[in-house]
Amino acid sequence: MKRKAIVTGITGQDGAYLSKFLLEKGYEVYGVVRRSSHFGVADHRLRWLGINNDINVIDGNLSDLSSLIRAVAQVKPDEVYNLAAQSFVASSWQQPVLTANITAVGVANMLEAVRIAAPEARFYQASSSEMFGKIQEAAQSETTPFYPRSPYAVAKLYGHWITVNYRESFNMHASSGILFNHESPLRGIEFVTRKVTDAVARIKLGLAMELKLGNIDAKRDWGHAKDYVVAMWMMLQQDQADDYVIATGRTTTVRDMCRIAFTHVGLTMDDYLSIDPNLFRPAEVDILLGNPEKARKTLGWEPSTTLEEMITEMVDADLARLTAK
Ligand code: F7E
Repeated sequence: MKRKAIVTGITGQDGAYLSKFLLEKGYEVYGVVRRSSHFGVADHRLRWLGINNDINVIDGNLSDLSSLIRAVAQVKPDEVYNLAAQSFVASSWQQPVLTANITAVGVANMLEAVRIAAPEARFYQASSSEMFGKIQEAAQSETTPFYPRSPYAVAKLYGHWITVNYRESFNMHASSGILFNHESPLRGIEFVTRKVTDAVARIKLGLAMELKLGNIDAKRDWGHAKDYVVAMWMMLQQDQADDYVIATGRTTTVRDMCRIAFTHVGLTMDDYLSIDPNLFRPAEVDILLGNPEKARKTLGWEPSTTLEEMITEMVDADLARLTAK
């Protein structure tokens, strides 16, 4: 019998990479997808990876509990990966209530659906390093206190604790992965790495003249999404459910990440980069640096891609994409 997995957020970066990984492992993969007249656009990542025809799509929405119960009852999955969210931090100040409904309460809905319709299924919650916010320890681990700095981070914190609570209350196999920033050529254009690599490719090809950024002093611990989805799966293969920080253990400023991209195509960053105060956030997370020791020891997980390798891969992918157009 093939193992079955439900993935919410399957049209996003992580959903696409995780689905490819699970298909290669022989799983049947079901994606809960919110109805939209734009699905032909929304599934572009699945098409990019060549797996769009291998996914079973189920209509459903994290804010509609009945649709989730039906999905779980229909599939009877072995594993459920809850990756869906309003995930762009900057938007969470514009849409705080929607962010709470999907990114926080949506987790409770998904957990309820699993508890009601497939209580033996293993559950993965996509928690976030944003929960550390105003950091309380130089290198953040599973025991570092949280201090969220955005409506997004506040919502993720609820999702994290409700997952822990369902594990402790109902003995569910529910794990939470506290993932630090992870990127790839499939990253949405609104996030800073992809905004940079797309702009650098455009400038190189003569399609753009400048790149505007906000706070380039912010520091992030950036890894590759392809590596990080493997950690999600590893968590669900453990006998005991638990929480894990997934990170590289290296932090870099937005400025230096940007310089890597410009240097790769032989351009000087300072000739093109300008600062737009409108892109600063109402409250910033100045620095994040993860300590992935527990994941290394318990799961045997290690990142395999350096920041330089990832950024150059992203610039090359954007150059290829723009040239093909
Ligand atoms: O910003 C600064 C910005 O939007 C990174 C999400 O996946 O990772 C992501 O959250 C930093 C921030 O990601 C621009 O102020 C400067 O300090 O790429 P980002 P994020 O907010 O760290 C975590 C782990 C998640 O869970 C989230 O879902 O870059 N920055 N100038 C800029 N950021 C953007 N987007 N655009 C700029 O022009």
